[in-house]
Amino acid sequence: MNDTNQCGPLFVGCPNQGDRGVLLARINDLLDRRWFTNNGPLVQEFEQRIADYVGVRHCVAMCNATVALEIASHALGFAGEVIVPAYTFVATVHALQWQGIRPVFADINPATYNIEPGTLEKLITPKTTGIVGVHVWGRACDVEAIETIAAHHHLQVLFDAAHAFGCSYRGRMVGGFGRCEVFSFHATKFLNSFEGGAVTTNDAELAEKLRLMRNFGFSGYDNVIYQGVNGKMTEVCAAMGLTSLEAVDAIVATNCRNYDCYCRFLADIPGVAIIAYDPLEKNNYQYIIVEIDEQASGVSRDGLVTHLHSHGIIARKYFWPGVHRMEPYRTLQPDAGRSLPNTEQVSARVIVLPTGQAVDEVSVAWVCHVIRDFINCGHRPTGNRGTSPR
Ligand code: T4K
Repeated sequence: MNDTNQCGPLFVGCPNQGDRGVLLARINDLLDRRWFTNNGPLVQEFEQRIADYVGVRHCVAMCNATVALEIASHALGFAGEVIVPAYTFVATVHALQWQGIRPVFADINPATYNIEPGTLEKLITPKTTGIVGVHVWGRACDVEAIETIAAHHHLQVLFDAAHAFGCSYRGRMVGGFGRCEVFSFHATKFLNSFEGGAVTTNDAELAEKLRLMRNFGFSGYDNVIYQGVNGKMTEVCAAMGLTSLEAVDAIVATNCRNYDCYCRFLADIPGVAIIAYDPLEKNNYQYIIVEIDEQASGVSRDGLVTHLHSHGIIARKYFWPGVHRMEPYRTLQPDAGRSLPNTEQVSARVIVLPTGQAVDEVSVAWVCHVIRDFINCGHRPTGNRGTSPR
């Protein structure tokens, strides 16, 4: 393989896109209609189609998942303490802290990266009002165990499904679990609406409350019945979301192809393990996650990431160093790490590699070649680009 990257820069999170012509036609229409936001026809169509896809009764589109998490937490009456993993994007926890709710960090299962239900009971106090589970990388939480514990203690459950659009748990699509679930449609996500999010639920009363709260709490002209914010999705974002939704089958196929290529090309590199997706469940394969065993590979995770960056491969270390080690949590809860050994270990080992429509088999081969060469030789890659790295 050639020493230089001829694939161009490769970014984790480079957006997937649907049909550009269809998107531009939708944007033309909305410009002609002169209805740009505030529950317009494209937002309503997007909500209906997301609800149908997920198999849930209600979908309330929002401007992003962070605001959706805040609104959902508020609508559920979260207060006092809420249990949440620290191995997540900081937005999950900020959404609670922003409302004066104390996040109580639960450790994860190192095999799934999801909240470990076995840790929950001992974290529950008289102040606990809820549990937020995160379906990390689209692999669903142990929903049943979490819901059982929550029901026993009269707690509400919210799932952060930011990564999990198009994924399933025991054959049922993510979106209908807990009291509600929150999707992200950010540019970097499997399905994107530029920026966007949604809360899905089967609870009609909750859905109505969410709808009003995302629009300042207005219930008809001049009548505010809840404390609300501006959480509305715009028409142009819904246009992008609808167009992306029409492309999800093609995007999954591309992601699967890339995932298979990574599995093949990384298979015999010592100390590099790619996470598995359960073939019996649906997944969007949006994330290529590898764990680096520093002893077995002989290299440091951080050294490898720096090396990848120097070759134009913008790999990421999500979710290092863990939310508990970010502000304000590290100041408020300086000892949290002591009870989060799996979070600490996993966040120190993970690398996220580029995939999605911007990545092809040649790019995957290049990324794997750079990794292999760094581990095997500890020096810059050599060889001809375009040939198999194995
Ligand atoms: N819950 C969970 C579990 C989440 O992972 C997230 C978001 C949320 C909640 C909140 O959802 P939103 O409120 O965003 O809807 C990025 C995304 O901004 C964020 O949505 C995502 N998770 C998180 C995991 O990744 P950053 O701070 O790492 O973004 P940034 O600017 O470093 O970009 C990420 C990568 O994507 C880079 O390699 C560049 C590439 N990129 C990005 C954009 C926006 C592109 O190539 N093109 C683009 O247009 O957070």
